[in-house]
Amino acid sequence: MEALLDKIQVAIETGKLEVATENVNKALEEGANPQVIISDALIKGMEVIGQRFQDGKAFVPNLLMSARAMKGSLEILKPLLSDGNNATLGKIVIGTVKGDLHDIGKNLVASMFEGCGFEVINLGIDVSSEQFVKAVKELNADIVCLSALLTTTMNYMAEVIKALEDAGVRDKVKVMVGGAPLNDNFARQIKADAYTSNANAAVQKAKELLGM
Ligand code: B12
Repeated sequence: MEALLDKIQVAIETGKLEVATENVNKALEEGANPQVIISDALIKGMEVIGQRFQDGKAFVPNLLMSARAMKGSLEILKPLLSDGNNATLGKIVIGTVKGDLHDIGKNLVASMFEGCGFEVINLGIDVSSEQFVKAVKELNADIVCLSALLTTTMNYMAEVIKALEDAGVRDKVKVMVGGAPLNDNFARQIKADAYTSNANAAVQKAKELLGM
């Protein structure tokens, strides 16, 4: 099983969709736990390519290919996760804020949450404050996660928080923010409940926020 998980991780790192999905199916046939495939192969693979990218050893097309391989693999695993596993840790609404089209990191965070047992409603990219408020209200979300990769769009996060206040739901939902240009200081300034710099820490923080 270790060998199969390694193969999947390398397929994610190198952006090979077919190799990844083929080996995910093999691992499932051999009785692997879907959650383990996600945490021990898919997420590890994305972490490796993300680090290579940060070190200047991989480039945007590599990231996109890896994200595609990750997405394809997750499509196989997701239905298996919800089966008989209805008790979730909490409900998380996540989206990239208005004007911003970057979604690789946000999707990574969403997958990590899902893999760790949260129910995730992914609103996608270019999400307006109205859409965030509507989703939080209708779905009765525990946490709303805002992502931004541009210095121009990160300020929109303050507008989303203001809209949650205006709608009277700010005290019912925790707000987490993230994205490369953000930091703790910025999160405090806009009165978010938490900021983390990566997907792993995001899961820990979310559990903390919900008192777990
Ligand atoms: C890939 C990429 C793109 C792709 C996006 C594809 C996609 N589907 O996402 C494309 C090519 C489309 C693109 C377009 C643009 N991009 Co671009 N892009 C990048 C790049 C190279 C990588 C981003 C990425 O995916 N990183 C890998 C992921 C895994 O990391 P991450 O996103 O940071 O996410 C992690 C954490 O931040 C955190 N996180 C993220 N979100 C959240 C949310 C929460 C709640 C939490 C807790 C944590 C969290 O966890 C994630 C996983 O660990 C960055 C460079 C960089 N160093 O960031 C530039 C970058 C962000 N882009 C930039 C620019 C300028 C643009 C464009 C304006 C370019 C142009 N002139 O057209 C457009 C803007 C389009 C738009 N309106 O959004 C600039 C931004 C500069 C600035 N100061 O604002 C950067 C920094 C490049 C640069 N050095 O100039 N881009």
